[in-house]
Amino acid sequence: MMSLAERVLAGDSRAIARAISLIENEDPQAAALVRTIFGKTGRAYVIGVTGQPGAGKSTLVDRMTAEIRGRGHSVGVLTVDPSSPFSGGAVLGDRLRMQGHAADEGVFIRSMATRGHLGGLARATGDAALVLDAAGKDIIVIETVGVGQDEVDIIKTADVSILTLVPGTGDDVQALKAGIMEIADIFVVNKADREGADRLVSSIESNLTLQTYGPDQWRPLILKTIATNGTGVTELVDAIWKFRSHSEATQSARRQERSAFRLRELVAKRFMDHLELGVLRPGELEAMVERVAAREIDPYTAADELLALGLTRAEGL
Ligand SMILES: Nc1nc2c(ncn2[C@@H]2O[C@H](COP(=O)(O)OP(=O)(O)OP(=O)(O)O)[C@@H](O)[C@H]2O)c(=O)[nH]1
Ligand SMILES: [Mg+2]
Repeated sequence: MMSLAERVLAGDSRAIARAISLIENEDPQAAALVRTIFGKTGRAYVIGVTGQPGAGKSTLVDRMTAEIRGRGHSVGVLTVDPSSPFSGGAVLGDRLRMQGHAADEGVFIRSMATRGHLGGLARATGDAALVLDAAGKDIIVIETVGVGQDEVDIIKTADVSILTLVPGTGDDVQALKAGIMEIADIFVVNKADREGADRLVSSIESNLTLQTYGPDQWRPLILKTIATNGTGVTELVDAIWKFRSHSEATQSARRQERSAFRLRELVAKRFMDHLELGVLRPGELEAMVERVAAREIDPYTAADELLALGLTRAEGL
């Protein structure tokens, strides 16, 4: 019988789905699986799509998937919603919208849920992308809702970042957090059939003029789309391809940054797990939390004390 890893590597959709479930559940088998397949990853190109709820991301991703399939590449789609764990409604909606690809073996679509661990979703998404990569998907699209830190962390795992904005929704550029403006390689003004699309394009444009770009540096592109009828989608995929060839030289640096981020994050999580499960006695962490909440101790001193406890008790092993 073939192992789960072997079936993933063979591109078996049911095995991919099973592997992603293990990752979501933080099952110990998931870490073992990632260890086994990791050497076979690094081939896929990862596209990150983010934007406010309802911006039309899923509709756009659906159209992009069709366009990319038409160019002969296989596609894996991960839909992530950090704000609503196990959001059955959104999942169902996405399934319905994406059902046009249901019969296509070259497309795998999956919504990711979280059990609400800090940073857990970014890690789970990164691991799920590795599974799709190992399974031979050429292009991986990660859709994430919102423009906060979680989304920035998730989008950081992408090779190209697309920020979707919508005219007339108070989506004005000033209101956007600097962090998310800075990570966008391509801006998409979706729902361009609505009034104010050109105004939004100009305001993004004038925001870009505040930055200086070196001669070899990528200057973010701004595109208009109407996802519902596919207008502008070919141009969007062209822009992604253009970014990809432009950034070939810098891509390894970006991937290095991504590896560093994942490693730090994993060590921090492992260390915290070790402290909580292996070093601290039951109730000790909670007691410290209460002292911080009661202002008896500041969080820095509390963290130092917990770390010191971890070290002294580890020495005693
Ligand atoms: N008028 C217009 N409506 C659009 C366009 N693109 C998407 N919509 C509609 O906007 C609504 C939300 O679309 P979704 O694709 O679900 O948006 P989303 O960003 O994935 O939403 P969440 O994942 O829930 O954040 C749907 O009713 C779409 O039909 C567009 O270009 N023009
Ligand atoms: Mg969506």
